Amino acid sequence: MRFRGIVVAVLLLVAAGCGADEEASAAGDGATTTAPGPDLSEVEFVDETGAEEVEVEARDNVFDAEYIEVEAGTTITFRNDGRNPHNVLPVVEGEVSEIPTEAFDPGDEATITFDEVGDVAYYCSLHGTTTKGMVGAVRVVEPGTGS
Ligand SMILES: [Cu+2]
Repeated sequence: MRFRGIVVAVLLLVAAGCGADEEASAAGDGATTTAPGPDLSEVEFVDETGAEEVEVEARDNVFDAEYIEVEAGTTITFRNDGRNPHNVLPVVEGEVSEIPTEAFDPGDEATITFDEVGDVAYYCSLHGTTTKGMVGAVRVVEPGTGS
């Protein structure tokens, strides 16, 4: 239930931020708006740095937690707790390994290791696009520098 409040807050922030983004694009700076995937500028990441086991649930049709922060080298277990098949695809193809639909039926678990520092956005192509719907992101930080 705690996450529902965060999601609502994020949606409000995204809505409020639209005007500013358009102005930035029009001004041609382009530096902050070109990353593929969902807009992560106003997102609150759940801090999982230092956790021994990190899990993300895929439900119908949302990832929970949608946005998490981990240390480089962390292996995240994705578990399908929904009643439908899902998949986990990096927005930037090849950035991390993917979990195909065939390997992610209800009850299935699969892992992805995040070795490179940076933001990795992912989505389920059955219930989302690279920017909307069933999307999530992992913020990967240097070990020992978590927020
Ligand atoms: Cu899905």
